[in-house]
Amino acid sequence: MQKDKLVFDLIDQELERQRNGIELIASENFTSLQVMEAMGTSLTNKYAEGYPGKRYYGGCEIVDQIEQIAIDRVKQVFNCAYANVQPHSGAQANAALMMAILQPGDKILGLDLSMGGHLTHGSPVNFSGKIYKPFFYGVKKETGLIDYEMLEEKARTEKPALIICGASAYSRDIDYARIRKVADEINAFVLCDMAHPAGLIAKGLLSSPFEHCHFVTSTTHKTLRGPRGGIILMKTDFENPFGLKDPKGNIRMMSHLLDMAVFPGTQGGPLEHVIAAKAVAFGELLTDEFTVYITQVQKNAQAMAKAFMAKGYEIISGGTDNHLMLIDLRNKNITGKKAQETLDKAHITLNKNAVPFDDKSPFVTSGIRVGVPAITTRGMKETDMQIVVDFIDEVLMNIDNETIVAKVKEEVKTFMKQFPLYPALK
Ligand code: DSN
Repeated sequence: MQKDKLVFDLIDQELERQRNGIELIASENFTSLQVMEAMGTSLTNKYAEGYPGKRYYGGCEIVDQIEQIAIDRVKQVFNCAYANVQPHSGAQANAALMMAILQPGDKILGLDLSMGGHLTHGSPVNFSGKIYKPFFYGVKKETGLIDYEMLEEKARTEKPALIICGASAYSRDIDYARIRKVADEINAFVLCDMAHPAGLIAKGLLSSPFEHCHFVTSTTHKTLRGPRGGIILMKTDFENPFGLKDPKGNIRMMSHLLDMAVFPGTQGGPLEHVIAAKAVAFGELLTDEFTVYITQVQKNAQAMAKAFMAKGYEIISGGTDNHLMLIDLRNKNITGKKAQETLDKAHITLNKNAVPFDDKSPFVTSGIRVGVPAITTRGMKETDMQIVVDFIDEVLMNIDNETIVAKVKEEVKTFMKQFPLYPALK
């Protein structure tokens, strides 16, 4: 077979794009080379429906070992009793989790998408809002912080079967104990979707959801710096409250319901090449090198927020505890859409984002979300954050001046040469 020049040329172009630009999408990162290498292997050829030691196909003796390593390592990282590493994504992890514990029509309570939540936490355009009956809490207008009183009030009034915490555009820590307290009052489960800050939680830089939430889901490709994928975790396994028994009449544990909900409930064959890459990434998470990295992520985010605020930018909640910040551009009279599109031209990549109580549509928005995991992987430190903010500010303050935008693009390209990406690749 001839090499597919068309596709491989585009892959080369994407690598160049990543090398030349400043990547500020809060949900993106650059995996290590060995994580990428694990993905591009013969494991992609293998069917392995089932779980290690209990598969529906022959020839699984090698992938069994790989999947078990991934499970053991992620359990060690988060000090938890149960892990399922098969979800193809965070959305799949949440779909399986809800399938395991909810019936169609059950009520769920999550953070509103327009206040920093996530599609799979009950949005009407997502399975979670179509199959289940969603209710939402928000953030407080004055502070930008989660409105726990509103959460408690909705919980007590609606009595959802599941309360979801976790967010995709929220820069502060979460009071999991408070959420669990009201959940216990109404007999609800608590899920933390820690996809965004998982790497900081892994190293104790943010509060841990594990003590207080029955279930924790995550993606593996954001601050965990692994391949694209999902996981489901539990600190402790427990007897399922639905009365399901095995053929001998023993109560099935919650871990069994979760495994069944992933396969065969919502997925077929696991992606063992991705699971191998997850195993490698979880191994990296256990190292001191990762601790140094993720500590730098938090320092960089704080330095960046400070630099933005010094230039008069309005950060929702006035700062950040984690890896990202949400900037309200209304005082600069710029929409999120225009900011994203113009910054793209200068090879600065981020996403427009609704801010709490936004008066603009989700296609336009009043804000941008800025995250530092990827640029920290490139090797940037606090002093570099000022330079990045200066680039962004120069573009935004000259948003219709193509000459200046083109000049910043060249400066960005030169600046990024100091931070090589995958030098071993051509
Ligand atoms: N799309 C992800 C993000 O950007 O936060 C969430 O799934």
